[in-house]
Amino acid sequence: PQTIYLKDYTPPAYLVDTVDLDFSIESGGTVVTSTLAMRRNPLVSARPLVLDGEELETLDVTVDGAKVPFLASASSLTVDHLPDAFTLRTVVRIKPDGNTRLSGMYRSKDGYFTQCEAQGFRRITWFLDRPDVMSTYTVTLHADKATYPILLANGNPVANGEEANGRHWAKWADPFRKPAYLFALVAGKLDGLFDTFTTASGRTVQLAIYVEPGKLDQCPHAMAALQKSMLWDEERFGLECDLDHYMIVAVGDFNMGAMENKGLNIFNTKYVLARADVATDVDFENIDRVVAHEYFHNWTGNRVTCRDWFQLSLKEGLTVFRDQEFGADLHNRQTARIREVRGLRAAQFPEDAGPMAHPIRPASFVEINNFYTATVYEKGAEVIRMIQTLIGRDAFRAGMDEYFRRHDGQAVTCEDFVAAMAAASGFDFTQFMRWYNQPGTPRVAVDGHFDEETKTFTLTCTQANPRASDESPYLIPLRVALFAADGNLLPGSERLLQLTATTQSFVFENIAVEPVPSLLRDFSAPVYLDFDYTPEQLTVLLAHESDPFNAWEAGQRLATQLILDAAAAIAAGQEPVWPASFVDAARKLLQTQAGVGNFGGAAFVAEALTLPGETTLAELMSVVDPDALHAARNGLRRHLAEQLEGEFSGLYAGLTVNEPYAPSSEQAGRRALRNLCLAYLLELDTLSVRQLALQQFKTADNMTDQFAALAALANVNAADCPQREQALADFYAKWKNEALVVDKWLQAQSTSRRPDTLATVKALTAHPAFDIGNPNKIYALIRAFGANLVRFNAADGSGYAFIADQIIVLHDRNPQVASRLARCFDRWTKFDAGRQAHARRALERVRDHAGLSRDVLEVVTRALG
Ligand code: BAL
Ligand code: ZN
Repeated sequence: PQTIYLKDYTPPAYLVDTVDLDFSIESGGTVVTSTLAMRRNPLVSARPLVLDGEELETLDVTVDGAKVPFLASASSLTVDHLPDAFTLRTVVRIKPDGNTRLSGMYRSKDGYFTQCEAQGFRRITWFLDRPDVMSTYTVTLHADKATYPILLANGNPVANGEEANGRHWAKWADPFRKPAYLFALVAGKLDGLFDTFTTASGRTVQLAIYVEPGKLDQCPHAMAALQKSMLWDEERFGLECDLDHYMIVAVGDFNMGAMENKGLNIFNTKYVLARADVATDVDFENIDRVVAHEYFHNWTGNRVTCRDWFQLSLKEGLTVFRDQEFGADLHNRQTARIREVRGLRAAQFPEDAGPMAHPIRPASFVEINNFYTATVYEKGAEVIRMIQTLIGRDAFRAGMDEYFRRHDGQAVTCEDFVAAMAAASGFDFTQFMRWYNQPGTPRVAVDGHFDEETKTFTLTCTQANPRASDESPYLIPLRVALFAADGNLLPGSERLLQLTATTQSFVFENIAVEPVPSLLRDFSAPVYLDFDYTPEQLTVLLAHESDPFNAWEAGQRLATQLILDAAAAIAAGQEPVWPASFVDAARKLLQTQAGVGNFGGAAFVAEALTLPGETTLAELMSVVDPDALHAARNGLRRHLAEQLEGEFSGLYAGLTVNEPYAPSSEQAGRRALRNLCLAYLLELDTLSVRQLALQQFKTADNMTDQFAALAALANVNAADCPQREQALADFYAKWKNEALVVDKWLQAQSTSRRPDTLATVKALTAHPAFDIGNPNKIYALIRAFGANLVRFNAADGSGYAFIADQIIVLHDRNPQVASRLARCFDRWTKFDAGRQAHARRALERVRDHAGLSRDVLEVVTRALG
């Protein structure tokens, strides 16, 4: 397949001023009539018009009303000898009912839906399917009225009426110019929840959330999230909603999380539907963030969009940063930051060290759908956050204002964004641009030197990024502070250092005794930070750091060292040693429970006592021994459970929530810590704890507690655990008609540590609960298994063979989802020779499959090197 390069970008040869689309939806296919007012781009020399298309049956092509000669291939339609301005009309037939890729227009249970980002619009009609071609759209839909009573498109409803044979029609007009990827339509039988929002300037926006009939009682949380997002964007960024109608439609079959189509967001049900008994605290919070994310795109993405798909992080990194900030303001800023970094380390750091590593702005791709990644999104958000850290919050806001002043209505590049920030702040971002252009996670090694004579403490920082194309240094903002051995923050020691050289020293004056440096506070840059801490120093930071992120980080560093040492011991046939100091630190956390310093609370303690994940730890091993790592991490969990059984039991009993369920951060924090206690206690696997878990499972009045008990029981290793069997059976019996809850049931089993997990997962692929056509089911059962480090990487290669089989089953049916499954193999070269041989065989089997889809081919080719 062809590689596309950023350096080859050229502006479009033609522009499309207006688009008029007519959809005649019939069961045998949909006829799409497109009328485009086009003109030659005056900046580009004359050349033929080449339109994009995919799986279109072309019925007619006219220019200014006359038939013209054209050349059509499977993916392009070429027309030559065109006047400078003209009307192009095409008529095509598409087959949404047979569209299993869920890209373009497709059928789901309750009707027809679309997904056009990145390049799905070409599966609907011939078009210049690129983000720098922006047009105003009118759309008319015709369909059977009884089956599809709701007909929606972007913008405002302008007219509707009845037709012969029980059909009806509706016409929509979107006043804003937009690229084709933001087009959307819906035709279905749906229930709607309606409300309004009055903007700062007093305009009323009509809000609607459409869902599968019968699910309206699961919509209020998403509606409230939308209203909160609208207010927040006004208050934080002065950005008002520009629309008269803002609609969200939820659909169960959806490749991504959600999509920001102008005025007509289409969402995976997972990020809309919530009710206390079916959604967890984490689900509620994710809904807040995803609803906000798509709403925030209305400015960062839609009003100002991307010039080309290499600039994807322009809108995604920025919009993730915005939704992170919203979530932090709405919930708990401390734990929000911790979770962001936990997620970054579990997904983005491995990605950046593996075969799919790419800069947040890639230089090339084969299939753009493969670049909706943790790097573009989450590392992209870290890059935006560093800009704010470097120039300050006020200058960042001024930079945002400047960005919209300069570029509203345009399709622009990452340079344009950074230039607006530079103009507003006076900051020189020349060196900073390296963050946009290089793959890999930089490493910063820090050395501390205390000089008793001069009373100085010197931090010497050395940066390196072996994945980068050259050795030039990054500009790295490094937030630091110094602590005395008794835990007091040394006055005046809080600084934001700017690392600009490969090796650089920073001197702190008037330091009386050797301090404990706290480095990379609030995770001020997405790097690995190496410092040779003693356990005593980390214990000081864990207990006294006033920056909650670094207090948490100190605990993670302590645990990481213990687990990695234990894994090495286990691999060498020795018993791991667990020092009493770690247990003491954990005990203090549990006892204070109100937390440490001027922050904390149950949510923080729960984060602090969650050990680093296996995927994160694996990155720190030169050759990963998944069995030893698994045994070591669980060994430490069991050791904590044995030593702190009294504390865990006491907290479990004391942390009940006595008011009605609310997904508030206060309640969620208590539940998180209480459920963490339960999971630790279950490491002891006594009959009484099993019964306690089953009791919680049976009596919980909310999904957070019910699912926590189920997931903990699902993890019980013992071959015979009737409580586990009962919980799994009861849960499915109770929830088998709630698709999103069934996903949880599948995932509790696919992520289980039990040795028989692969056999269970295989059996579940034949269970009525599973549906190969539904991405959420595949993610819950198959991809989640691929992320189960110890079971996917089984020494006999059975996990690799299974995922390879599933990729082959899916590659043509849904290439985007299949390609995400292929990413399970990202880290195969980090394992021993035996596992590598199995993984290579599995990857080669996929690669050599006849007619492999481009999406999967790019991933496996890169994996095989
Ligand atoms: N633009 C694709 C979905 C999202 O990031 O919002
Ligand atoms: Zn987005």
